[in-house]
Amino acid sequence: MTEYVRCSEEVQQALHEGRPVVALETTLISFGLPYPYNLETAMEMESIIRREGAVPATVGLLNGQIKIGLDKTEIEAFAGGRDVLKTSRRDIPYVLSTRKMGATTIAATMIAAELAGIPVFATGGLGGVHREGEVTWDVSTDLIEISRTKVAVVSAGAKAILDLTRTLEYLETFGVPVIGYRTDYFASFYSRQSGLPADVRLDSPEEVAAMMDAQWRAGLGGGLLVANPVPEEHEIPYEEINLHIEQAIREASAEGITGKEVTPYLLKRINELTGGRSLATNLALVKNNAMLGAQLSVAYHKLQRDLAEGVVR
Ligand code: PSU
Ligand code: MN
Repeated sequence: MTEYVRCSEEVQQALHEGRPVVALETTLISFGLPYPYNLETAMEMESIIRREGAVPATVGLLNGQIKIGLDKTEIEAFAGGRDVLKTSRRDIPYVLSTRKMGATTIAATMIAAELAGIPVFATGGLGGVHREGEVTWDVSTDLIEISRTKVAVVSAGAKAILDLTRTLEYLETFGVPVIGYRTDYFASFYSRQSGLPADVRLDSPEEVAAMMDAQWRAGLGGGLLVANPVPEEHEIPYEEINLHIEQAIREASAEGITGKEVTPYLLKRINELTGGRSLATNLALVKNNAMLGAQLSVAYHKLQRDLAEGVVR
């Protein structure tokens, strides 16, 4: 690793000893959830991961470095959100060279995870092709990153604010496996269903770990999307949330919101329009993903150990 990338002692040691680690992002904390829920949730995701037997590695840019494994004080600074820049792939060089604080998106967190050799990353919902993306060309760089970076991303599918049909087409074109976890369908963030089929269905962390191993040891590289539906008791039916999404999108376009501001604007506005209900769903799904991410990381490490010891082949 270079002077621009640094792991915390704990993460470094876990990686060195071959223990399971799960990467976490900071855009979710700084731009996806309001204070203080963002801080509480960030800390809770870390404890869920520890409880499941893995080490959490929250990623952010600080003091001219990509730090993998933020401590509590650093996470608090990201949750406070002051002077923090939303940092995706193209923003990394600027944020590093100016030594500003950068909250990593899914794309940027994948880059960090791959650099450190962390195979699993748990988050909320993948970015994708925005509605009317065929006109605006607003397509999240998350899609490009997941096609080329060697990390399994556990998310609740892609955000329902997107054009999910085109998002899935894009993932197919760029060769990204989309795994429905315990479902035949692609999860749509606030809802378990999108009406669209997942590429494949798998029902246990061990099966997903086996697929990661096959993809990477066969030399294919690239990422996998593990679409983990929000727990039933927390879901908002698609028809219901969609009315609010449509209103938020109309308002964003009337206000001239573009580029990287779009996603944070929509998430915030949808939360206002649902009277906080979408926030509760968002909190539930990210914790659910932290849990599966940890289980997956544990299963993948066990498989690697068994392979090394010749227990399986
Ligand atoms: N999922 C959430 N909340 C978020 C995001 C995902 O529950 O805030 C963030 C992720 O960091 C993702 C980003 O990478 O939104 C996508 O932004 P854009 O559409 O501008 O690429
Ligand atoms: Mn965008």
